[in-house]
Amino acid sequence: MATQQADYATLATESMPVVKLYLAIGLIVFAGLMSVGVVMRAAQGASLISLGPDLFYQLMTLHGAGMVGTTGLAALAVNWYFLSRYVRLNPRIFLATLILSLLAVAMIVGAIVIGRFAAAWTFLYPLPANSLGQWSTGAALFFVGGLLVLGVAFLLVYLDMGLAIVRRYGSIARALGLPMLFGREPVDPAHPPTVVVSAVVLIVNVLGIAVGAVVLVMTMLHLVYPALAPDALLMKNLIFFFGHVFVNATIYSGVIAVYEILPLYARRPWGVSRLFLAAWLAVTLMVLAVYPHHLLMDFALPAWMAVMGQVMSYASGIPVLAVTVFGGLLLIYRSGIRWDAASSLLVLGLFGWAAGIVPAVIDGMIRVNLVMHNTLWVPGHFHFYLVLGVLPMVLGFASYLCSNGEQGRTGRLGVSVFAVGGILLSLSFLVSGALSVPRRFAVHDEAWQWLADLGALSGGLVLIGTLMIALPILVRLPRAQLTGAGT
Ligand code: HEM
Ligand SMILES: [Cu+2]
Repeated sequence: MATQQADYATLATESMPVVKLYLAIGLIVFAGLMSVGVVMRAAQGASLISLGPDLFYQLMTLHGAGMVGTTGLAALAVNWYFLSRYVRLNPRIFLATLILSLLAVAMIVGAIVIGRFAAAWTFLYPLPANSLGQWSTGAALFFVGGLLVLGVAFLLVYLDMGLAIVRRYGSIARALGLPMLFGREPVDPAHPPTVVVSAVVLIVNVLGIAVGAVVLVMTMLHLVYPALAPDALLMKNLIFFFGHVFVNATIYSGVIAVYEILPLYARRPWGVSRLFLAAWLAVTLMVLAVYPHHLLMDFALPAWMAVMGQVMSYASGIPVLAVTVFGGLLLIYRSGIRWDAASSLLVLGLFGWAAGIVPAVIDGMIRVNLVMHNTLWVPGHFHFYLVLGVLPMVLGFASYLCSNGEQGRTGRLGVSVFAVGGILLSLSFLVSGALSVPRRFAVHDEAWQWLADLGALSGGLVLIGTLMIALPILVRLPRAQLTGAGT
C-alpha cells in the first residue's frame, strides 16, 4: 500500500505541468474578467465610465460565463491534483479537457465579441433566439455550442476520474463511504475526504452537465428550427438545475483544498467520521432537489416544488458546511498554525462560503424572494461565496503549491486587500438589493449610483489584491515542486 501511495505521488509530480497550466491560465483570466466586472459596476455608477446597453450586456455575458467556467476549471484542477494522489488518473485526458475547454472559450468569446451575443450566461430560453437584431442566430449557436463543448470537456475528465475511483475502491458507493456509514464496514479514518468529495462531485455534476447538454441541444434545435418550440417552464427548470448543480460542484471541488492543505499547516489529520460521511451523502441528494429556489416567482410551477426549494435551501447547505467549518476550526484551534498566504486564503474561503450561504438562504424563502427576486441581492450573495469562498480556496491551493514552505509578505498583504475589497464589493450589491435596486440593469437611477461607485472601487481592490497574490504565484509556478508547508 505504501509503495502504491508513493507511485501515485510520483505520478502527481509528473502531471504537475498540466495542473500548473490550469492554474496559470485561471489566474490570468480571473484578473481579466475582474476588470470587466469593475468596468460594469463603474458604468452603473455616476460618471466614471459610460457603456451603451448593448456593450454592457455583452460584457455581463462574458463576465458571467467566463467566471463560472474559469472557476469550474480551476476547481477541477484542485480536485484532479489531490485525487491523483489516491487513484491513477491519466494526465493526457486532463490535458485534453483543457484543450477542449480552450476551444469552448474561443467559441464563447467569439460569439460575444464578434457576434455581439448578449443573452447572459444563463441563456434563458427563448432569449437566445429573440435578439431583436442585436446578434445573429449563428452567434447564439456559437455561444450555446461553446457551452456544450465545455460540458463535454468536463464529462471526459470525469469519466477518467470515475473509472479510476472504481478501479481502486470497487465502486462509487464505497468511495462515498456508504458501507462505513451504514455500519457494514468499520470506519476507516484513513479513508481520504478527497475521495468522498470527488465521488459526490462526480455523481451530481455528471447529472448536472447531462441535463445541461440536453437543454443546450434543445436550445440549438430551437435556434435552427424556430417552429420547434419547447416548453419554456421545462427549459427554465433544466437550465437552473444545471446551473445550480455546476456552481455547487465547483465549490465542493474547491473545498478539497481545505481538507488537504489545512491539516498540513495544523499538523493534525482530517479524518473521515460517520458524521462527515452522512453530511456528504445528505448533500449529494439535496443539491439535486434544491434548484427550484431559482423559480420561486414562476407561478406556473407546481406549489410543492417551490416549497421543496425553500425547505431544501435551509437544509442542503448546512450539513456539509457545519462539518467543514467546525472541522476546520477544531483543526486549527491551538494548533500553532502558521499564517501565510495559503493558510489565510483557505480559512478566508471557509468564512466566505459559510457567510455567503446566509443571504442565499434568506433569498431562498418564498416570502423574501417575492421582494428580492431580480434585485442586486442575488449577485450580492453569489459574489460573496464565489469571490470570498471558492476563489480563495483556489488561490490558496495555487499559493500552497508555490510556497515551498515560505511565502513573502506581499502575498499576505494581498490577502487582506482582497478580503476587504471582496467584503465591500459584496456589501455594495447586498445593500443595493436591500434597497430594491434591480440586477442586470445597464443604467442605474441616480439614487443608486453611489453604491455602484463604491462597488467599482471595491472591485478595484479585489483586483489589486488578486494581482498581489497571483503575481508571485505566477513567477514561482514554473519551478514549483510538490512540496509545500508541512510536507
Ligand atoms: C472584481 C471583482 C468583481 C466585480 C467588480 C464584479 C462585478 C459584477 C457586476 C457589476 C455584475 C453585474 C451585476 C448586475 O447588475 O446584475 C456581475 C455579475 C456576475 N458576476 Fe461578477 N464581479 C466580480 C467578480 C466575480 C467573480 C470572482 C465571479 C465568479 C467566480 C463573478 C461572477 C459573476 C456572475 C456569475 C454574474 C452574473 C451575470 C449575470 O447576471 O448574468 N464575479 N459581476
Ligand atoms: Cu441555487
